[in-house]
Amino acid sequence: MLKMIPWIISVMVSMGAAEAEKEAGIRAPEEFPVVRELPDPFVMNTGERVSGKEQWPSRRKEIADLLLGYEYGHMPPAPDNLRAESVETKLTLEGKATATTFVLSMGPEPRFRMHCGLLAPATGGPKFPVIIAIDPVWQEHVIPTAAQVIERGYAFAGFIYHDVDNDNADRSDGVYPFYPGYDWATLAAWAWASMRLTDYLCTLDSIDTDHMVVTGHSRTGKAALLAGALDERIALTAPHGSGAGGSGSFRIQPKDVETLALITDPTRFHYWFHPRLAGFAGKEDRLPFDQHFLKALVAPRALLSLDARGDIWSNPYGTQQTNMAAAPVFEFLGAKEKIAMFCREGGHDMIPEDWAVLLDFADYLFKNAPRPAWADILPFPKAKRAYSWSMPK
Ligand code: GTR
Repeated sequence: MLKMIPWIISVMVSMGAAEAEKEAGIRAPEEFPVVRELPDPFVMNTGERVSGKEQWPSRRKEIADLLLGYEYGHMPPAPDNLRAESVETKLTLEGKATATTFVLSMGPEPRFRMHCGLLAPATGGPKFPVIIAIDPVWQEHVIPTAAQVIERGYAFAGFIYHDVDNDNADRSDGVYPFYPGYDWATLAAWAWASMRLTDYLCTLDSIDTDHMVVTGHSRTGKAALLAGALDERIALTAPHGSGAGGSGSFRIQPKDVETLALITDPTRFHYWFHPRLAGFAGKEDRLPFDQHFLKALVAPRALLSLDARGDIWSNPYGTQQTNMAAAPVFEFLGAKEKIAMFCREGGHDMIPEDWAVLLDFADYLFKNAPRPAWADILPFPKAKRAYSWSMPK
């Protein structure tokens, strides 16, 4: 804990008056009741239960406030002065794709800059559905994946997420100095940056903005889920191996999974989250949410949770449980078929099989392809649901 103090102070100091106001409703973990099951997302802050669809937008806002207030921190609004600089285009993948690299700049002077890239099929179009990955998709190590995505007729966009936050507790670099006054932590900063790339993609004639996907693996899977949950322009959110603070569950934890205490440990990834989250270590059943609340924000848009059975640490079982507990919200909003999970054999990596599955689900949603059979099969078919409430009738 002592190690975290300079970081906590820097997060708190960077909070402006607006944030302080938002803090007003914040409670200590002990002030929340113990709820052992996955909490009911339909219960509003007043204690009343949502009964009609028209109430969902305000409940959705309450859920987002909870998650930002206790888990991820608050982000700045979209800048109104986003600009692409140093735009360079060349043919790549043996002439099958055009690769455009650019630097997105935004915010007050001096402007924040992040390196981005977009690959698009060289033929077809004129518009392409796009997969946004929190990864530098134009770089050498991503080429085999890029080839797979392009082959299927999708554009592929990404950015250097270390430009935004270098994946450490230092808030004197990355995006933070450009936007003082916000208590966002790393995952929120990466999610925000992916939304800025999305802003830019929406200005391009080559992008089919009705069919945009966001994905990422592991830590960037957590950020992708947060981005897709908040950004209603995203049609399909597909986190992979995202586990604790992503698709997993803080309450439903079989043996050997990453716990809230472990992930927020001062020697590990505490800085990915708002410092308040660490306060719930050992008190997970007092959290006023679990990760199915984040998934519920995606509805009625589509959500595909991708995992691997051997990746126990990322809690695939808990991921199924949060999918099961988010499903009533999808059904309530008339989007029952828009939530699915795929869990292959093997370990912690995003491999060609995962990309194929993601593209198959996207084809089903966007291109009228048949619904993949796996989309209606739960990886742990015998799992009992971890909640007693049900969808409002
Ligand atoms: C693990 C960590 C996970 C996950 C992963 C990664 O060691 O415990 O939460 O994010 O690293 O990003 O590679």
